[in-house]
Amino acid sequence: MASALHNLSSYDAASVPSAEGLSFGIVVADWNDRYTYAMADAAIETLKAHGALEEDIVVKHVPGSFELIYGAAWMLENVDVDAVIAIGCVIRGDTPHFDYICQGTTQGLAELNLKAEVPVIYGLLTCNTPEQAEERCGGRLGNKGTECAITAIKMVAFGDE
Ligand code: RBF
Repeated sequence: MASALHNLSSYDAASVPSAEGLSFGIVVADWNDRYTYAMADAAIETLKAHGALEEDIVVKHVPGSFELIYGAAWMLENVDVDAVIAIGCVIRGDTPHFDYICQGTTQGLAELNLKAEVPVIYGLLTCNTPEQAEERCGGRLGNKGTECAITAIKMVAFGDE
């Protein structure tokens, strides 16, 4: 699946279980929406390409990546989903805020993933520059939204065999 460039978006479709009959929650941060929306679109397209129905994909928006924790927890609590995908993009600025948001969001999503009965997929881009985000949202390094969708489908099937 991985290439030398770590572009995991090129994958062998036959190695991915079917997403038919599955439902997914996608929580998208509106900060850096140029990137997060591109990831969300790719995630939705990929889920559908593997058999999920549009009406079984629930998308909710939150203001920033830090709110992904609440958004994902809300999704787990209120929507009957087989997996939740959290999508955000943090880009380093002049202050240490970047580190706090990345660390807090990562920690929060990791804790949810441990506690939840369905998988929580980590789709947080943590970039030093907008160019790095661009490369990962449909650019040179693929689209991390696609990879989140594949990961979600695989994790739903985890333990099936
Ligand atoms: N949210 C993001 O998703 N990406 C960012 O790059 C980002 N940068 C921020 C920088 C600063 C200085 C602040 C105050 C907030 C930033 N946020 C960012 C928003 C953050 O995730 C959250 O929405 C707010 O802190 C409100 O809880």
